[in-house]
Amino acid sequence: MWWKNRIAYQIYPRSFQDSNGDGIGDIPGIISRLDEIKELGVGIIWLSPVYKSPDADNGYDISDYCDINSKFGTMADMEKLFAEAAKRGIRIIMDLVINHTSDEHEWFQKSRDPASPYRDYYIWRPGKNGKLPNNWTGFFMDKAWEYDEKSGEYYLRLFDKKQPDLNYKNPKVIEEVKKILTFWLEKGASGFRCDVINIIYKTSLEDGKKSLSVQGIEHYKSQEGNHKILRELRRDVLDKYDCFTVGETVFVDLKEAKLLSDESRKELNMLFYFDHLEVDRRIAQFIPKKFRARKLLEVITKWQQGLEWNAIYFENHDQPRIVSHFGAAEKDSKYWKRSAKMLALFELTLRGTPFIYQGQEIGMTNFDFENLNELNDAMSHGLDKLMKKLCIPGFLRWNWIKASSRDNARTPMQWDESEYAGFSKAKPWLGVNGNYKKINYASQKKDPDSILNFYKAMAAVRKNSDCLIYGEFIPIYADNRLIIYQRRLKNKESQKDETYTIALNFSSRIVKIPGKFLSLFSGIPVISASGQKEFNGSLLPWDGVLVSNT
Ligand code: TEU
Ligand code: CA
Repeated sequence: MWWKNRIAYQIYPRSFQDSNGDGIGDIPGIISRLDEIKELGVGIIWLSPVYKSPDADNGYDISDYCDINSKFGTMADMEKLFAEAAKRGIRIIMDLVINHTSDEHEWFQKSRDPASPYRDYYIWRPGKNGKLPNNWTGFFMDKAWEYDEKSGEYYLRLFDKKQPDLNYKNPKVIEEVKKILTFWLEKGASGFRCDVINIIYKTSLEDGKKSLSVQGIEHYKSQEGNHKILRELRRDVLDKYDCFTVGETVFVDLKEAKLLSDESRKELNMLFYFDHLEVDRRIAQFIPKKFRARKLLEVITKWQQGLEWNAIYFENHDQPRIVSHFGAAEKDSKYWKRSAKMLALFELTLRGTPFIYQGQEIGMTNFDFENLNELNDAMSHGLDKLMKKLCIPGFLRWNWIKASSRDNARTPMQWDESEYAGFSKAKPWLGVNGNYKKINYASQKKDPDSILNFYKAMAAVRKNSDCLIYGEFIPIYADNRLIIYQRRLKNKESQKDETYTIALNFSSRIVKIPGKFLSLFSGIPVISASGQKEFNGSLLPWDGVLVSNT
């Protein structure tokens, strides 16, 4: 299966490469960097939305699914991107955002008229006793309903007020989605990353249980109606093409995830869950708590063993940078580089399809903005408002926003040390991180000891090992700092097992491998984050090693 043995790379077009000097990344910019992506060892690109959009949520609010945002280029540019990627053996998956459209989408504009055949494309309700139709709250820490003067009713919107939710009880909406899928598959797409795909079907609009998080979610998360739609899209469209889907499934637990992605059910091919990135967070991703490596191994093991196939990711356009989150960039910056390599070794020795997010391969860090005005992320602004209401003091609000803001991942890609980091000739739409002279692609390309070259080396190791791609995941040991696990694959012909052992140090101390596991490390390290060639039973600070036991 090509989508199992390739590494994927996520591009957030707005921040990847600007080609025409307007400070916004674009499709010709992506085309100009395909060789760099290829060199990394990548075989799939996930492209965040490039569709026509008023950009209330950076393109996740689509006003025409079959047209390109003029900021990013034209349909001809997009066709060229498919062709140029194909020449390099790279397949592209599109971002499918179908829980909601933009309020500027033609369907919604027509829907505002109660007599229109489009009325039922969205979820309209009158208020209840002069109040909102129910007590739900949305994902941007806000109410979930918006009043429309023209209609005299409220529409449901779980995200921004410019992102009205579609009504999946209406079979016409599902037919429209099939047309969109077909349109892009015919153009050359090889699949879809499906935005918030486990919440599209709203079973009821009853009041939700009181909650500090997303109130009302029990009425629409991973519902039977949702499963049915996924099977229908698979049967009627997706199965006719050589393509795959990866669902973004919010607040998903393992049981739901299995129902959504077990192959026999013919729904999604794999999915993004959030558990592993929340081991040091409370209330989803917002409030920090102490990191413990033991907890991380526990969560990773649960998902690695629990699902038939995993989508593996440590970063995306909604998450802080991994080297700032689990790595040393903020805790002990002298180990920034080694910890980034250790995390690369970690991600690329897990079972599943790995997704690398732009900039991760050079160890880009969280932003260095100093106040809320420098931020663009609607979610950070929503969080600040909510925390203000709860009388949380300013310094705490800012600390939590800094740790969680989606803009951490959205600052422009750092290509070289010229002004604006080689991303653009003009002032970019979002500030460039001040560390771009130290952290950039061009300098790492030349440096054999760089994070970039470590990613390339790891990608090559993985590519040549069925064991690292498909092998069983076996947890061995963990404490507050150290994680040890193995990957094992039975070789059907020789009846011999192929085994690798991996150890990771999440601290600035030297850690000793406990005596009873030392024998697992007697082989020669295939690769280590510190570059150390011999392994003497201790891991250097923030080091990671991969040993072959075969
Ligand atoms: O994200 C879903 C979403 O709600 C995330 O912001 C999520 O709440 C958070 O990461 C949980 O930890 C998707 C897109 O990835 C995001 O960019 C969009 O804003 C959102 O859907 C709406 O389309
Ligand atoms: Ca541009």
